[in-house]
Amino acid sequence: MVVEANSRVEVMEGNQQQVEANILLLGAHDVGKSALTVRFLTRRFIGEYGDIESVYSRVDKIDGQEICFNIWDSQSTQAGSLSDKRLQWADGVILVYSICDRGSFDSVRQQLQQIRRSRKSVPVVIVGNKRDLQHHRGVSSEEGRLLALLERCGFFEVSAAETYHGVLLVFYQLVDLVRETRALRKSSAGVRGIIRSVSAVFGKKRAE
Ligand SMILES: Nc1nc2c(ncn2[C@@H]2O[C@H](COP(=O)(O)OP(=O)(O)OP(=O)(O)O)[C@@H](O)[C@H]2O)c(=O)[nH]1
Ligand SMILES: [Mg+2]
Repeated sequence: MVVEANSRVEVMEGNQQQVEANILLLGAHDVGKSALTVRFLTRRFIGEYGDIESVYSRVDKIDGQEICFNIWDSQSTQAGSLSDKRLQWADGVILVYSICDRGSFDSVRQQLQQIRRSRKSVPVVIVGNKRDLQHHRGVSSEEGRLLALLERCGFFEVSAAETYHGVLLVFYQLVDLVRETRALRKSSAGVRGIIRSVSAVFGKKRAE
């Protein structure tokens, strides 16, 4: 059976729901967006990734619930050219910079502003990638963490080249935030409904 919920299609098999989460990876050129995507999907680091822009899927069971991750590994975009189509598609965004590339960290700041303009409450996780290249570090962990704190985003420093586990945590935290945001939206819609009903009753009473 297929049901619509919050404009998201959820596939039901018996009592089991499959939740879909559309995850968009953004960031400057060469920061490792494709490396993170491939690591998450295949557990592997293959080194070179070419310039294919694509959406990939993977299904995981988390806390007994099937989650379908749809992952849009985008090509780098210049600030100001972030397409609205991609942002409207996304339930959550992973904003990637390289800890060795200050310019890529500045791009994350700019892209965050753009995201907040068109999708104020979309969950975002900021990722400082290439953590294995400590000797080339140009952005401190504190700077990354502070930006995430100020902008209410998740934050991780990882190395797509070295570990699978850190990359897994990035995607899992984002999907948790996506589920929280949906639950919050549902409950605030419920509260708004109650307020409307109560106002309607009292409005009617006053009119009588
Ligand atoms: N040392 C190291 N190299 C990495 C890491 N992640 C990616 N790379 C390398 O960085 C380069 C760029 O990685 P990609 O994943 O293609 O970067 P991208 O952000 O997808 O780049 P575009 O698609 O061109 O925007 C490749 O040579 C990768 O092998 C990492 O964690 N550590
Ligand atoms: Mg790429």
